Amino acid sequence: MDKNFLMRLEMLKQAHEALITRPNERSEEQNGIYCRFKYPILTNRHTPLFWRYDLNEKTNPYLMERIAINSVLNAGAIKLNGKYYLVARVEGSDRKSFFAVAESENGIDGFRFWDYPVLMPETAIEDTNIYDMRVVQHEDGWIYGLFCAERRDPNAAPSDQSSAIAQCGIARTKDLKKWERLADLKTPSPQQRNVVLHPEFVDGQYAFYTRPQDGFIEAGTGGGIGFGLSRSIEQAVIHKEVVVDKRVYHTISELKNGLGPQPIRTAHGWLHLAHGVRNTAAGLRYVLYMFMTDLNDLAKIIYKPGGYFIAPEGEERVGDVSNVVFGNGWVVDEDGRVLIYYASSDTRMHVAESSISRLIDYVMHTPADGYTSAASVRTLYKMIDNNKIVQQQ
Ligand code: M1P
Repeated sequence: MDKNFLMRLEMLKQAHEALITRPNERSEEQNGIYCRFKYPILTNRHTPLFWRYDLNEKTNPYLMERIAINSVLNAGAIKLNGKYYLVARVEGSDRKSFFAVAESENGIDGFRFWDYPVLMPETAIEDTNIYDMRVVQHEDGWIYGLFCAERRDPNAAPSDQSSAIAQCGIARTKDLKKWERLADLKTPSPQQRNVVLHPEFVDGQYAFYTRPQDGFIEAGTGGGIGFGLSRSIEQAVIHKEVVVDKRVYHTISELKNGLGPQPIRTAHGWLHLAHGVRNTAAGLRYVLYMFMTDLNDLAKIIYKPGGYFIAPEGEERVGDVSNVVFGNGWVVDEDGRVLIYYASSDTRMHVAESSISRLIDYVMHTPADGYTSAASVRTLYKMIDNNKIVQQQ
């Protein structure tokens, strides 16, 4: 082998290994609700060298990158047999996304991709792009992956090469390796994205959180995060969608919202993580927020803190689609620790740590949005007044 080729290969291998094995550290700045970790846990550079480089000197004498990976984002998450798995959206430089599993012993660092990404089976209609999988361990014994299956709008004019139709693709697996593709979810809405399967049966049926939308980007008449039931999962059909969390003027989710991972059952209610989108002069701003629904009435919100839970910060603010955080995976440990996986600016994956008790406290005791400036000031007055009393004691 040529000396230069060998040296460059060795350098690439060392840099890759150093990146993957770099220990993560808790950030110093904390709000008491969660703690961010300092380093992104998955980036395009975490993908295996043997995905990106032809390692044969004869066919790649310059050791060039032949297949570039653009970003790693919006990962679903699951813990199985003590290990943490992310089913990440990996996007190539050709703009096509696919799923790839990365595993870690502790959930905060050391994430390593499996050798092969998922070759997702298709329905009769070919998918142009697939992304944003929600991984749900259902009580029926299967692990489900619900994701966006995107295709060109068949009614678009030939001059229009960007109109698309988004639908909810469904696949199931027992081991994250072999996936069985089921029929796409059918709902009364023309388009769907951000669909999540509830982990338990509801009235003996499969329950879905939906995000009805009229167009590919605009939610349109889609009122917010929806909820509906289906008798079958193999041919899932929702006949009636009710709105759980509606969009409201001048809030963090006035433009659109969507559920993140599957909800977590607690003694007080179901904990939900979602994303909200508002418009700004600089474009759309995506933040994460939380709410809790009733244990017996899944479509009823019983607590909803005002404002955002996580917003893009520091380097998170910049990327392919800047000013975005998006979360569709979290894992609860046996001791109540919660690892929240989120992507920043459609570019890289991060982790933040909290606990069930902290999240319950946050959701139940953070003031709700009063929807006007005066209401916000009245809420602030209450806090100031109470603190004055406490400080005098
Ligand atoms: O670019 C930000 C996000 O935009 C979409 O989210 P939503 O469906 O709420 O508009 C998705 O394409 C998501 O993947 C992306 O991160």
